[in-house]
Amino acid sequence: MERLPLKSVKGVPMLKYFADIMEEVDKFQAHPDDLLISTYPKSGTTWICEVVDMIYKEGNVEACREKPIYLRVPFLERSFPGSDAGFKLLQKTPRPCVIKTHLPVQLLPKSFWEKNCKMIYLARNAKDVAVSYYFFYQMAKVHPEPGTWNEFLEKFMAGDVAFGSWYDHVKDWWDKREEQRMLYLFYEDMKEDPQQEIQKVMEFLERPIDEQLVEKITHYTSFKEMRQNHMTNYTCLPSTFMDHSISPFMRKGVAGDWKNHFTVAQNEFFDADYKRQMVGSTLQFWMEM
Ligand code: PPS
Repeated sequence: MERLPLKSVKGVPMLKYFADIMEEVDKFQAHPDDLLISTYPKSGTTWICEVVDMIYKEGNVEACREKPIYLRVPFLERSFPGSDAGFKLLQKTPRPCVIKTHLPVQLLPKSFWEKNCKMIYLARNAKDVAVSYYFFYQMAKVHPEPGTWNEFLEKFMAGDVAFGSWYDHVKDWWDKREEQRMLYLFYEDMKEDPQQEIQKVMEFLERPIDEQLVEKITHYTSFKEMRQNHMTNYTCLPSTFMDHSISPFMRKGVAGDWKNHFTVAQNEFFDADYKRQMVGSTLQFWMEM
């Protein structure tokens, strides 16, 4: 896997292979009952995808273990040489279905808005996302070289990473939540009270709330379980693509790990810039638990 430079799509830096198919992705036709799961990278996408798939499959663990998560919840804009692009995989998938995306609001195919699809957006605090993304850049070799942690952090703050600015992503999706059938969730809330957040998802999906099912899903979607489950931990992919010996995909799964990586100076600089970039937004994040 070659580490290629990012390529801009309407001003948003993207992985080159993804950028190359965006014209086709833009024409994608959503089904009105498709469910879209949208996140900025490293915000807990795999976690919420597994939660939703378990809800759809009514807690049937065997059914959830038939295929890796990226085949059960196709990734719309995904594209790598030698495998089906996400939108092509969706052409072969029975619809309606659950679809993953990391696209910012302005790049999402119009069809999702026109068909009024239900959407779940999961957001995670910027500092933990930056740290998680730094380790992911190292192990997922389709990304450009991340450089040092300090260099990467500066790129992250400038939005010069794959899928662009975290700040714009979380704010723009937040602003869409009232005009769309959208459930906007937070990673930190899922860590704090997974049962409560899973129930919210079930209500949003109009599923009956069954306490035993909620407990079962909470158990099987815990970090501990998902880390050792080959259908969720991305170890089914070749190591040329994701090298878990550099950093496992299921790395730490906590809120507040940023404290182990930010220096005091980086933290002060980040906080001042954060205020500037988030000014005017009502979005609030827990930076630690
Ligand atoms: S990706 O590549 O963008 O789709 O990655 P994504 O799944 O969004 O994010 C990966 C981070 O989420 C953590 N993770 C979890 N945390 C808690 N509980 C569960 N079940 C869980 N599953 C995944 C994963 O460990 C990555 O975070 P870090 O901080 O790197 O550990």
